[in-house]
Amino acid sequence: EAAGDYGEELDYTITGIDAGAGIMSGAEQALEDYGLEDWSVQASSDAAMTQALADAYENEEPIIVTGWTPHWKFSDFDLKFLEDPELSFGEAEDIETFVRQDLQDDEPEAYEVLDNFNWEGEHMNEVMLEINEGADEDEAARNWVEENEDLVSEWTDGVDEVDGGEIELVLVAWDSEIASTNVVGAVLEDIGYDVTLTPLEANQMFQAVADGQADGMVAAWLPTTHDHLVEDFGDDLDSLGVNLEGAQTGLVVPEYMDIDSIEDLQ
Ligand code: PBE
Repeated sequence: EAAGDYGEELDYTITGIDAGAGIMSGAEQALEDYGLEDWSVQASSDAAMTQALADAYENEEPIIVTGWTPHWKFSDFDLKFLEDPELSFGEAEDIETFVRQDLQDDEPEAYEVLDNFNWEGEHMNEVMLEINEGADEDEAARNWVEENEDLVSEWTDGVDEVDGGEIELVLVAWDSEIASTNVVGAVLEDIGYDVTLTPLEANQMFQAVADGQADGMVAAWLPTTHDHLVEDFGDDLDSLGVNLEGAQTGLVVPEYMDIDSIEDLQ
């Protein structure tokens, strides 16, 4: 199949996720950088995107999605990132933790755990896969925490238990962030906090922590995906650095598709 045919077959549509996601701006940037004026990116959600991907995959039909790793879809399907020589999506990303500016004074134990939180893509993937196989988000996170005592004890090392403080973590309902936020929430509960997880749009997630309405988040993708949000809110945030290295965003297609680069869509 010639690459040109994919445009017609797909109605020149890339299957996106929530409009506020950084990867949606990346995809718009790619359309511009590669001169793909005929194409558009359709907003949906992580759940709807993966459902569309699963449906296409089952029938070996073409599909182009805004994709990222860590994400369980790479475990369930044979997928590839389209090469991005113009770097519309930037290079490798890290995931970073930000908290509200007074958290260290107000809740030093929670601050310490959030500061120590650091894991690998493989760990995140284990939690995501269990959720995707039907486990409750909180239960999958708890199971993972139990099975990874050694790593978790590095996050809580020297941290005193607390008697009933409250912590609110904010996230966007991307599968990767559902996994990480539930794991951190479970660890904070284990040292005695009453933890609330609140799903928001990306912009609101940053805003809530900057305003001090929420305590923190572990969901900032940098240096590219959320750079505009850090520009807007970074001055009012306390940055706790990287919690996961080597993430990636881009356009993702099934291996059976006969294209390798975003340029092939021209
Ligand atoms: N993501 C997953 C987010 C960051 C985490 C790549 C979908 C985004 O595009 O904003």
